[in-house]
Amino acid sequence: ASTEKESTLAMIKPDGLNYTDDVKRIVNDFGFSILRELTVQLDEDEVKVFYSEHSKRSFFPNLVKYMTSGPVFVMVLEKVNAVSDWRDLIGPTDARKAKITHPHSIRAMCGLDSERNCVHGSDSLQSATREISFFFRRIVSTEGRVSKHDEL
Ligand code: DGI
Repeated sequence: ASTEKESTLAMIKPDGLNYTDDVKRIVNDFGFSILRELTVQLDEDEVKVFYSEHSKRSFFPNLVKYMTSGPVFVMVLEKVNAVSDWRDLIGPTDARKAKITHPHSIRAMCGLDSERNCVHGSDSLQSATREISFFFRRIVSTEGRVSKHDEL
């Protein structure tokens, strides 16, 4: 694993907003720095772009409906190994499974099932770069590292 700092995109989905304080406590306890944060109501077109890799899946219309059902809270998190460490903390996609196999994960804490799983984390450095620039267009990031020079 690299010793370079990375940035990843973490998101609390609409059903998870009541857990914002709990999630932020975990973020701090595990040594992430919050570089940026934003609460935003996504529209259908924005969700379709954000989750475009899933556009052909049968659950896509439900995913769009869920992700537009209320505001989301997004954070750019930075630390060494941020991408995979955040993925480990959120746990498996299916929150029902998470409650059994990863009882201390964030999805076990606040998720319901494979769709309403309350949080998101970028799955690779490449996804992190794309997702950070989706929400924070004026941050130019290279290989997951947010360049301080380009912050607003
Ligand atoms: O990276 P993840 O969020 O863990 O999982 P993913 O990239 O495979 O899927 C992205 C989101 O799409 C996931 O957080 C919720 C939704 N999703 C994935 N698989 C299913 C699903 N929704 C439903 N209803 N059913 C699924 O099997």
